[in-house]
Amino acid sequence: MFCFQCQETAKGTGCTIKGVCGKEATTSKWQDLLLSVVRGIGTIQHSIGEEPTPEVTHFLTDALFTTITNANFNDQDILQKVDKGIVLKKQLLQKAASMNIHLPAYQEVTWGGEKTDYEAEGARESVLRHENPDIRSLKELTMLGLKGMAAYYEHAAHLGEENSEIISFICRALATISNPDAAMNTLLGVVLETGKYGVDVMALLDKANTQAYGNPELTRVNIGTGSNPGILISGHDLKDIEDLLIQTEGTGIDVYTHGEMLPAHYYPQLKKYKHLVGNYGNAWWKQKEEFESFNGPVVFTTNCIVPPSPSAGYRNRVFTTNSTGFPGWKHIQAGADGHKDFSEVIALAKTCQPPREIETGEIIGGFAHAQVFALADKIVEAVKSGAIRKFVVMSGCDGRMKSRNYYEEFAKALPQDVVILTSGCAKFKYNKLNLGDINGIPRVLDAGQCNDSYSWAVVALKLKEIFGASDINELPIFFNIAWYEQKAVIVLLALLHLGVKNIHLGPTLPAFCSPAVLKVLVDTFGIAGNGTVEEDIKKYIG
Ligand code: SF4
Ligand code: SF3
Repeated sequence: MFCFQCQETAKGTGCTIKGVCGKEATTSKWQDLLLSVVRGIGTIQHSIGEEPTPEVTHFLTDALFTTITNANFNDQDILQKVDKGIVLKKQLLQKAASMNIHLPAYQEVTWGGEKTDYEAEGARESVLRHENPDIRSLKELTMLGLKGMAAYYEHAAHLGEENSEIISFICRALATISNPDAAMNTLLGVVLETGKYGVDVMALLDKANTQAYGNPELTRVNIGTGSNPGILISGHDLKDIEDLLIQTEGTGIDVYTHGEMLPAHYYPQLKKYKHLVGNYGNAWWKQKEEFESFNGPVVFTTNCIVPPSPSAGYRNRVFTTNSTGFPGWKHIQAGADGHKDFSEVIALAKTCQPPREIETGEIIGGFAHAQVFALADKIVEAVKSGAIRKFVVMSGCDGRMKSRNYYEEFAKALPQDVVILTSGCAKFKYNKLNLGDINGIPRVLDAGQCNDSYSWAVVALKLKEIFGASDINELPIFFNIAWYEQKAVIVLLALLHLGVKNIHLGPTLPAFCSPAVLKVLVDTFGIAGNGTVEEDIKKYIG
């Protein structure tokens, strides 16, 4: 196997025997095979040139999402998606033939899809299929951005918001990276364009979430527990938590969020449910301990899954939905109306003990763009008076590497007149530190999930207007982004598209960027890696 798509990749270069995340070599091979089918379908669809059908859209987004880090560890599930993709590809081939369309003779297009050849095709289509490290790097950077884009698209689509231009771009980008002769410049162009559509998909999801559930608002979230049995829901899909809240109402079961589901509490149409009692625990990587002490069922709506140890007491009470999967765990499919039936989860919860309290108190959040704009006068005044000297965007992911303590230390070491703007699970490194406020404005403003990094781009553009700056980079905002998986890749590409320069990316730089590709990112956009906390505070905050 070879996989270098996440920040925790082995030795900072690539996982070759088994993933640090727990992914087995066979799973990696089937994911490579699935991605080759995805590239084939994207290429054929692009050649056909018509608007992608709902079937193609759903297949592409689901398959791309399935291969995101910590989303799906179930080989049978991945192989079923391969089978489904091959049927779809054959239909598209027929359609192209009936339209006399000449298709490019790429391996992904010409491969016949024979079951006996799955293994060999998975091996042929690995990440290492390109010898040139720079070509490989640009193609993978695009592919990883598309994975993040697909994930956000899927959530928006669940809420009825779609945009066929985004899917047509995904197909065009897949066609470009399938071309074995694609030139460096063409590939660099498609990487940057991925950022443009990254902005579009985050805007689409923002619209979907806020139309369905209202604008996030300043909210205090309980981190203690009640006395009823509970269901813990994790991941990013808000429609799933709404379904669960509706179905658990009046049952005596409480609902708790975990990890990236914490921001559900900020939405008026979700926080109105009294039995949404709090957030339990921290970011994804602490789930082994936290799921044990939670005592009740756990529902994954997206990544990040950590494979349980064989003796884990919670292993028989975990459920997956959407593109996630784990061998032996029950998977809940959406019904024909798009809703999920959580009755089995609820029945199980009734037989469980209430959660064991692991902490008490509250955390504060809900500072997406509308709430920040509501406070705009106060914020602008604080900047003008010098009470706020600088903003640091610390959005992104959390993870288990010790080097991520940098973010906690950085947050603690920031001068009192600096405000942290955050989103994504990165916040769990500092959202319980009680860093205080500046004239009533909390020093940690949490916009929401990783996709809500979009809010910080909207806020930055608004501040640019208010302060009459000619460039977003003239504002007193420093971007110190923590990345782990591929949603952070699309967020990064989107920020680059919006013209944000000098982004600090850590805790380590991506292994999928070859030295030459990294040099382009450094020279063009000023991207830099982490120094020590002291060095970085001195250099970027002053
Ligand atoms: Fe390794 Fe990350 Fe790939 Fe898992 S997702 S196999 S940890 S690079
Ligand atoms: Fe976290 Fe997986 Fe990335 Fe949505 S849940 S930010 S790591």
